[in-house]
Amino acid sequence: MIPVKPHIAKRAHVHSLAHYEGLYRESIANPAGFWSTQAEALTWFHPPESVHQARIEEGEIAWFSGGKLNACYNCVDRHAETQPDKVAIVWAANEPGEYRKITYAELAREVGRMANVLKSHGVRRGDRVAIYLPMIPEVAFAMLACARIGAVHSVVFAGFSAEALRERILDADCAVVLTADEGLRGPKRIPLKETVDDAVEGLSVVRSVLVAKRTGAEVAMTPGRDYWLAEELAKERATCPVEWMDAEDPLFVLYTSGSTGKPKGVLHTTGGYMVYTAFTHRHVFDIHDDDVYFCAADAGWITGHSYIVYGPLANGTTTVMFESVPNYPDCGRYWQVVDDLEVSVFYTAPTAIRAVMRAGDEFVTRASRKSLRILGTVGEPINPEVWTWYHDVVGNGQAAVIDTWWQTETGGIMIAPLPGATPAKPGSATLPMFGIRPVLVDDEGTEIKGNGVSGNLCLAGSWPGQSRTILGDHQRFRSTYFTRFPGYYFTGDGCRRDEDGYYWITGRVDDVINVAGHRLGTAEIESALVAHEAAAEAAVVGFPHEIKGTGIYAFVIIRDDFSAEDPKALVGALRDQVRRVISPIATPDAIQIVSGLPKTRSGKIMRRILRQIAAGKTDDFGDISTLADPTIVEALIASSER
Ligand code: 7RM
Repeated sequence: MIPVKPHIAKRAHVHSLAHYEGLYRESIANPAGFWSTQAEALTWFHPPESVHQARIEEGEIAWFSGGKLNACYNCVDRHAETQPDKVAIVWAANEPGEYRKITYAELAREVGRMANVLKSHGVRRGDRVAIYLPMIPEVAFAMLACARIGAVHSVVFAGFSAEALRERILDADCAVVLTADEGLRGPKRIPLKETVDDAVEGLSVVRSVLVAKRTGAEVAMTPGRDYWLAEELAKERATCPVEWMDAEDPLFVLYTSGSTGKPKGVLHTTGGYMVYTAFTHRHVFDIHDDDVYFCAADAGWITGHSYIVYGPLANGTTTVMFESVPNYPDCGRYWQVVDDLEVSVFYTAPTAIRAVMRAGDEFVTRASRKSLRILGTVGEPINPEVWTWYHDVVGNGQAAVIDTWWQTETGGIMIAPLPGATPAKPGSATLPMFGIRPVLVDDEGTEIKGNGVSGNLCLAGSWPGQSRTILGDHQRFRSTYFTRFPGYYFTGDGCRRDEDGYYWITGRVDDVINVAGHRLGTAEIESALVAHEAAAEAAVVGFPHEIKGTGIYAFVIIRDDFSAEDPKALVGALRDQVRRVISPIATPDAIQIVSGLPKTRSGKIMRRILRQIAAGKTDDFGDISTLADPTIVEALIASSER
């Protein structure tokens, strides 16, 4: 494959491959020196006393110990002082053409007021606050307000169900929940307050529910528990002192799916996370003072945390917050926003690109897009055809396409090209960030050296943005990430390193699937299905899906004592069950009612067989001799939904 030449060499921070290679070597040879220099980009109340300590096998990691700082101060106050009139956040509302520009000076006041509201509702340093908001500026104000007073936010994606929200509120012991009357997503209204009511019913931990007004819909308000956010804000002053936090004090917890049923509260701390997100945002997106940066993720995911809020604001950048969806009112919406705001850097998920690509080029070409210089992607592998369309059509062949690989647990981007330096190969996330050491290991944990090899992707050593623990369960943190391949952090992804040392992520090697850029555990979906009275057992696998990347296919065994009069209605009920228990994003695309599952004699489901059936690839199943009942395979094919 002929690599695509880097663009924008004139203004890039890192201007050639040789420049990248030199800096990379330096960062690996002297990580302490490298990262202490990067830490100087932040404002510290007290500088760090050491750079880094780690005992990887115990999952004990610390960066910048002894340092004191505040994330909100770094994102807001210092810019409000030096560039008060620069736009910090442009909110692109659900309706096209509707924008709200918030300067750094205004942001300081909004966040100060919000911090005072939280305090008046009893939130203290170290307390957890749940944020269940749509993409309105209040979501950023609330995150930053928590950071300001040393509270730990737990943003829950506003597409999650009441049950999922309740589980997260309980796990983190959140006394305050922020929400809105309703959310807007294109033509749809999302009844957020109603969902919160269901989630917190009977929960004594929740003292206050603060409700932002988005649509003005009539919602039930429980006296003594529910408060209109605007009324609470109106009572408060716009200034609030910052809490100086230790570098290793928690900044936030964010739940993510793993291979077991229970979501994990991934915890990030203050100093390392801030250094890493600011650093990677600046370098990967080649950020300069005049950039208008638009990341179309939701604040409920790590991409929203690191690359809508913390990274860009720490760098004093203008960051766009998008409330709507890519196909509202039509598939040209992104490019309309790009033209309206003169966006120079755009960042989204391959699933969104695939969705708008299908609608045809006219939706793209009717916008000028002349301000675009960098096009990023994240969340799943990007198919080379889609990469090429993004590059040629959206970017007019003029913008650098930056495929960024990383995870909730890594805090920030790990593997990505640098615009202006790294020749791209469509479909490859290319080369590691400074200070990052990807390692491929075989199933026995032996490192696979050299190029032109594949294996389990691990990361050696540590980096400042690395997650420090799973809230309330450090043992699970250790066993999930540090025991399978001792001495390394295990990512859960498979990966190939090609002849040029470029990395190609091949997808998860565990029971996690990536559906339309959302990370889901198959075990979670199975538990939701089995919680239905009709279901005895369920097995969920992914299958290739044109738009979502991966679709969800569920095999369900119905209980003997359950009489399903109408199989269609039963499948519908099972789908609703998953929607209700987890979220619409977890709804199976196909449900096949089966009488048995392909199990080995030791009782393990052979998922590889289910994956093949779900993909419609049933010509060769390889070795199935370990199955307890090999005839089951034929029966599964016969009743397949493909
Ligand atoms: C940022 C985010 C993490 C999982 C990860 C991968 C997959 C993410 C890419 C990718 C191929 C990419 N956090 N993934 N980025 N696969 N190329 N550029 O997505 O915690 O929600 O998901 O997503 O499998 O392990 S996440």
